[in-house]
Amino acid sequence: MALCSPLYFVFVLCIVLMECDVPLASQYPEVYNQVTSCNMKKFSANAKNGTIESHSYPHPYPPSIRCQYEFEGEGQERVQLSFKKMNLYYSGGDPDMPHGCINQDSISVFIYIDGKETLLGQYCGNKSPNQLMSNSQRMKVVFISTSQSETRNVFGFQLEYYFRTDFGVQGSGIQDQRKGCLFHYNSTSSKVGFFTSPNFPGQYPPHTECNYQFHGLGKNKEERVFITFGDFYVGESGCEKTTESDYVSFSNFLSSEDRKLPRLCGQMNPGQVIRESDGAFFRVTFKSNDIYDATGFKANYRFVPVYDIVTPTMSNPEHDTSGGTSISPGTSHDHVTVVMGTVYLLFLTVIFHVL
Ligand SMILES: [Ca+2]
Repeated sequence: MALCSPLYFVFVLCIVLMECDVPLASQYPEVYNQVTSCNMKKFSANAKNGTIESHSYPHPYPPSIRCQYEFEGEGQERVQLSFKKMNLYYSGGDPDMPHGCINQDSISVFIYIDGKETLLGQYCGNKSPNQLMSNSQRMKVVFISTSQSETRNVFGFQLEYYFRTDFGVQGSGIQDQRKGCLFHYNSTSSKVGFFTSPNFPGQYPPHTECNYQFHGLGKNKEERVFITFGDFYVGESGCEKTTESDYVSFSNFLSSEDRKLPRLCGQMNPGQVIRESDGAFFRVTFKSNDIYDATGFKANYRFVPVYDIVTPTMSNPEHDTSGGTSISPGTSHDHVTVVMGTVYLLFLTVIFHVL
């Protein structure tokens, strides 16, 4: 810039007055210097959770940048991402309903399957995904802004990350930390409750197995386990042993699969599937493969004394929040109550006549 040029004069005047609104474009050299350090690496050893925000959030992020956020946990930790805000410049149509992220500002999430970097998902516009989870200790997020986003009024993104050892399984189970995704449900603790697939209600992570073991009362107080599924979307339909689909299986045995009970997969309506154990013990297994993931399941369980079990009938699953099984607990109790009441009345009558 020549010293005598009008632009130079304006520039000097601006500096002197300090009142000029300097155009965003003229900030690029400074911004780029900052943005070169936008790559981050988060270790669980330092913090088990935190927040990641786009550059200058909630003010517009600069164009033509690439920021990489790496997460590294330890032990059996999984990385879970929860998108709180997302507002990226989108030139391909409605940002609330983006049709594709090619050549758009975007957030890409990568996981590692057998050590190989694999794209879990790519997101753009204002449409953030439900919570995401890695299948190992590591995860990588890459944010890219195109040159087009230069003057657009977008505020970027904000997401929270967690290093979790509980696999994002919800419910009342007690986790056996030594064995990964293994949860116990004891009748002595609670007769009813629920459990979910990992990372529910977000899509479950690939390459993951979770076991849910139910321990009812035995011997003189023999109980059975009833499982009723609410939301269910696991893999695609058709999950025999020969296929590779994600599935949920059931077993009356601790470690082997039960040939009598078919695997479950595909999409089902709430209450459509009920499973009953043969004995006091029951096991549910969830297993996902390396490709195509869905939102998983939420299921209710209930321990029921054998003498309370009557012919199953379908209940209304939409309004069933207490376990949803089709048994009618209380039938025997009601009968006992009536008998005891009659005996008590007879006793009072005898006493009355004696007095
Ligand atoms: Ca899958």
